[in-house]
Amino acid sequence: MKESTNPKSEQLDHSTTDNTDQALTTNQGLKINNDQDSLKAGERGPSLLEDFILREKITHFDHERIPERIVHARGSGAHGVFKINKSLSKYTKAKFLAEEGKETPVFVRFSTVAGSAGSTDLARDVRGFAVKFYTEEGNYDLVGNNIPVFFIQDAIKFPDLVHAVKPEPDNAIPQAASAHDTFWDFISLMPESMHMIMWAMSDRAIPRSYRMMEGFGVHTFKFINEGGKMHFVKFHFKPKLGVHSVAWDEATKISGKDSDFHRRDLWEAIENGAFPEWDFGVQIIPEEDEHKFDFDLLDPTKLVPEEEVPVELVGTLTLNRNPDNFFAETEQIAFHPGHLVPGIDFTNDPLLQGRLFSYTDTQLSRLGSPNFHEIPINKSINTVHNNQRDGHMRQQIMKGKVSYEPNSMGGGCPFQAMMKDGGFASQEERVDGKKIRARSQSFVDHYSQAKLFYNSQSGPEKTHLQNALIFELSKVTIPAIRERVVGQLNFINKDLAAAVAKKVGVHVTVLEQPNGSIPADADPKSLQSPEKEPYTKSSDALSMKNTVKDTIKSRIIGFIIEDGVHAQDVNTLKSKLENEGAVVQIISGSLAAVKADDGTAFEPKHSLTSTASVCFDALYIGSGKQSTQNLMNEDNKPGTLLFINEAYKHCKAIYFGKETEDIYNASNVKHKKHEDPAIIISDQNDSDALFMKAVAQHRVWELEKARNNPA
Ligand code: HDE
Repeated sequence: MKESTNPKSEQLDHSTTDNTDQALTTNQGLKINNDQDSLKAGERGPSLLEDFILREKITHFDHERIPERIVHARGSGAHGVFKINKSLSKYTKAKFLAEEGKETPVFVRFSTVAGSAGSTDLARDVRGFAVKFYTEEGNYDLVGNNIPVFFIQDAIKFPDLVHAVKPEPDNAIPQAASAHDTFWDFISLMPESMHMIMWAMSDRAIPRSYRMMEGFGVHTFKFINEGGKMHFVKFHFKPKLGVHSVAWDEATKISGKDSDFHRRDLWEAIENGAFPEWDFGVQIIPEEDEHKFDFDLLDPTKLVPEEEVPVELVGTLTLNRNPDNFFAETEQIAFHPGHLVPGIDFTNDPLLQGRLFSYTDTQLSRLGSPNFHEIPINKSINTVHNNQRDGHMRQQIMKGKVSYEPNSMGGGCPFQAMMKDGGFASQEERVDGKKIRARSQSFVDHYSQAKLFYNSQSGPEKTHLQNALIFELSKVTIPAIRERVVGQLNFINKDLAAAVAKKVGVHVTVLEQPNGSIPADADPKSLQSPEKEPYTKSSDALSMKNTVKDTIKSRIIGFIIEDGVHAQDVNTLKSKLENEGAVVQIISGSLAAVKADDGTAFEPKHSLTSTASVCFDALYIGSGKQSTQNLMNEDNKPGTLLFINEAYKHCKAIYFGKETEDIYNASNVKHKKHEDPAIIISDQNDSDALFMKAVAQHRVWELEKARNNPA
């Protein structure tokens, strides 16, 4: 294991215990001399109630579980460091953002939303992207997602949304899936969700890796500088490895072959020293520009297009240390959008406002005590001083008699900090209005940005989105729900609606006016339909086609080889790939060492039956007649061909080494030279380099149709 390069992330006192050279003890520190047998009355007699060692052990075990998160239950986390490369002091007084070069320890937790803690990583779902910054001014939590908008505009709809997507209450089916009646019933009646639906049905919802996802703060927040001036801000994390996804067919297969795929990927990348990195960026909007946009900045179903306000990259987030203990750290970490530091504040986004209540409330039931901030992973790095006392499992031992304020007996301590000394004060905002239970007129356009997203997708991305909708709606048993969703799609794109309608066996119903949460007095002109007003805007930043494609760092390349393989070819390619940071894993007919032509032994990590091509980014089929013969013998042939055919179907790079023609010819690979840039044959000039270039491209989705042979 490589050492973490940054000591900052280890600065936190997370009280680890090392058992090396230690005797087993009870929780009271008593050394145990027999942990194999309980205390009995005679050799074959009943156990004795006085066996306090047995009772302590079993009681602790009985209480080992805590309630899983009501949403985002399935997740994985890591420690790291955040570095600010370009000071934001012009906009914010938050020290961790204002002092150029400053490094702040972080813990990041990624998650799916709908599934239980044990569900598959590869569900079609939004991913949580929650960052806890342990700043010297207190903890700051940026609790975001990998999609920049949300399904609903008001917190009061959140329990409904979550109830609709979770397993249906009568039979608890399906797990970690939105493809069922109640979710789409709710969506069909919530036009405000259509923008997010476009994202959730796109490949963004089936990432290749947590390390290859963007992160967004979603809501608009406020920055406050030393002079008290306010700017609106949107937060972004952009992965240095690019934004990449898998195919839906692949996702379903990975769920079976390795349901911990994303968890393992994050863990192994960090163990191998391939520390995941993101650029941190901000979109800054001056206060006076608040109403300059054709949407409301407070509406969480809208993004600020990068063409209108560029993302300024100002920092780097690096994950460099795996947790020591999943439960103590990843499970017990408690995020809250209300964990703020001076220089950052909330807006009146009604979704964000509701979240400010929810997160403390949920920790009380999940972690069981108002003292959850004392759990090591939740502790701020500056010592807590206040007059809060007692409660379940209190750790801090406060000295003295004084636990109130004002006081004279404690010398007035702890005292209120002046703003100039880092005391937090909310931004003074004029609020003036009637008390109403209503939605703002400025929140009423639910389709323009859904169209913006759809228009911005490449051909293959549009096809994937369409197929996702077809898959999901095909699982909906009530035709009226399918029809209502198609009616909503028709407001976004008529061709999309027609294509989905055809496959899910309904007609496109032209809805007169979207129903749901539209104010009764809404201006009908703002409810655009494609016929009335064609919407042609698009944004390059919204397509994964335009992402980073120049690195093979941390990509997993499967080498399929058998006895007799040309050792030299294997070693040359392996070292070229590893020099560029890729990971080579040997796959063979069995786990026995592969004897190469020169006597070298290669240790396989997998056999053809223990894994599948969906767990790899690209394949190399080892050179050599003998190896080819062995891979094509009766025993190995089905596995070898399935591997190659699936990789081909999923548009991956495949490199055929020398003398592998028999495998190539028996496979589904159809390739005329230079037509498919991801099929590399060893007789091509500089074939190793061509292969590496193809791996960096991630996939040739444009050739999906041509390649889409049954696997
Ligand atoms: Fe959350 N959300 N949420 N959420 N959320 C939780 O807090 C909630 C929302 C997000 O890795 C819960 O500790 C409400 C938007 C992430 O531990 C809970 C509303 C966004 C995580 C909760 C929202 C998020 C959570 C469950 C609507 C993206 C996982 C357990 C008003 C900006 C954090 C917990 C982790 C977790 C409530 C909407 C992101 C119940 C009421 C929008 C990444 O408090």
